Amino acid sequence: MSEEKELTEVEHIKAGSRHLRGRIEEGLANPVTGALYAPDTQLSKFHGFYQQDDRDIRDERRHQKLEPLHSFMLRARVPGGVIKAKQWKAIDQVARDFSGGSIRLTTRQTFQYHGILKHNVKPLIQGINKAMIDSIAACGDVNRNVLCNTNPLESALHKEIYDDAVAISQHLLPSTRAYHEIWLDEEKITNYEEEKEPIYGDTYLPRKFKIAVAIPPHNDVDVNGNDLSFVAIIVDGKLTGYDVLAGGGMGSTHGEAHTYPQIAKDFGFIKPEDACKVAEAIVTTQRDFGDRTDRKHARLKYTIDDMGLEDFKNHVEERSGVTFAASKPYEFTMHSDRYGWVENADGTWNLTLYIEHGRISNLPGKPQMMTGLLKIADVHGGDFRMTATQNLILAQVDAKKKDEIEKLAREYGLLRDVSVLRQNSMACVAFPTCALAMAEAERYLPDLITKLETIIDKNGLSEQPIVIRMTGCPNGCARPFLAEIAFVGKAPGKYNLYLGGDGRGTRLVKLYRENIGEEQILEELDPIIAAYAKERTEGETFGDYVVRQHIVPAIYDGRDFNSDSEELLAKES
Ligand code: SRM
Ligand code: SF4
Repeated sequence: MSEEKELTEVEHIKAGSRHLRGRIEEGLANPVTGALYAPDTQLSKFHGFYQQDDRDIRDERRHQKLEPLHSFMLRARVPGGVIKAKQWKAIDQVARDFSGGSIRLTTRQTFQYHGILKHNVKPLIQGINKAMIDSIAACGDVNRNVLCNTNPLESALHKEIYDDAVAISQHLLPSTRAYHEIWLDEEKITNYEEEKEPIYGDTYLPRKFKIAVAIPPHNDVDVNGNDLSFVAIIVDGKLTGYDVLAGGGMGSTHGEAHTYPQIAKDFGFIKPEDACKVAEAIVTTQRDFGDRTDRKHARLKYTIDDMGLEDFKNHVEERSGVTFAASKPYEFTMHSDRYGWVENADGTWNLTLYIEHGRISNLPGKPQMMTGLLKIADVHGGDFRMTATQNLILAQVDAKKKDEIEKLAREYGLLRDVSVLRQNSMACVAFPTCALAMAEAERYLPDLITKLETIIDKNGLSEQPIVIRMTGCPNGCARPFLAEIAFVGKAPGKYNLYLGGDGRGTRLVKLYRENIGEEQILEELDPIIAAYAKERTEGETFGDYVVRQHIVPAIYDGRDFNSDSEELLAKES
């Protein structure tokens, strides 16, 4: 990119880190503060954890002249979100022993712990590693947790496709031994110059990188929220290869028009055995051409938009030795999880539990969900699968155990009769832990949904799935820009209201009203929902309706996301 511009500070930190070691160990041992040394808070991400503070009490602590109440959030790496019942028990125990006590399922098929005090980070990491789960590259400027469809219609093929997702995740792991040295007490190497990072190089990627593997017609992994997606092409029950999509992403900044969410671009079709080679070539092309001078412009979507799709693709073909064939047709028709019991091809059953915004806890006065899942883990010998919409699937349940498991799930508030609207809602963490939150999300969306249910019910739409997502800021952690209705935090109690995703995750939303509070949100949505109930055509989604009625323009390219709606609508008609 532009030679004259300065590299960002994070680039210097990575370069001087001896492959992500920094002074993390010294910082952990320092008893004077609950924090790490500042540069190491960038490096810790590559090991899976973030330094945070409790924002609910930040002001109070400042007045008391105390340092913020530092704690850490740790995120695990679980490709495809698949874990065994025995591992779930270990995850639960670690939460109780070393964290704030809850387990948070994320929008990328894994789990996080919040509220970990500095002295507990190492025992916590060791605890999950004992259960064969690590947190390497769960965050940071590397490839992160690889998503894979969790609830496939063609479940006989799932293993093969899941294996590809795991292979891609393994292939793109950083090579540094830093994690093993710092957290697992393995022997320290002394000659760092000889340690190589063949894929990433010494400064890793310019920015985070995300990969998904999807099985149409289910777009549960939100291919357009990822830098790189492999869409399985299945012919006559066999996996023939993958259509490759690249350059999707959500993050943007309010008021900065050069930032935008983007829909991934179609690169073409490849054979299954070429997936790792192509993934590596896309990663290294981004490594070499991504913008290291502006972190807001450093994601793959900007590299591809700036370089042009064909040029970028040529680099990938040259580096991988793979030529993309013309992409194959496929169609996405589903965006969310399929709740309740679904039978698998082998006669076992999957039970998808709706976990509101992924939070599993044993809070006093609330359903004791952690206890419930432990009891289920005693009965259930199959998998626990985390979904990309923060839910949990008890997978491969023996038919004979169905009743017992359902009874436990109901008893512990894990299986509740909630509205279709709520089932299709998703919110990011936001307050109190997220340093970037401008407004509430996880703690507020449940109440807003209750109010919206009244509008939905009075218009006879209670069976209509409408994808609603809320985030506390425009970074887009709950992928709001692919929802049908999105609320994106601007300030405490204030949200931008976006409309117009298609309910399949293949079109972006467009800003409809800016900086509004709850009363106005309900006033704005009431008449549109009423009109949709009356005027929708057979099978038409809410998002397709608002676009057909020109309430917002249809956005298929993120470069239109910040353009004037009136001008775009004028072009449409
Ligand atoms: Fe995210 C930063 C939480 C999925 C885009 N995200 C953060 C941080 C770490 C805040 C920070 O940097 O200090 C949040 C921690 C909150 C907390 O207290 O736990 C955070 N992101 C989450 C999770 C936990 C949200 C959730 O409710 O589940 C998700 C964890 C996923 C995982 O397991 O890896 C999460 N984040 C996403 C997604 C969705 C996805 O990946 O499918 C996105 C949008 C897709 C994308 O990347 O384009 C996303 N998070 C961001 C961004 C914007 C990146 C950008 O391109 O501009 C940031 C801010 C940043 O990186 O500077 C961010
Ligand atoms: Fe935090 Fe913003 Fe992500 Fe929500 S969208 S978790 S507020 S960074």
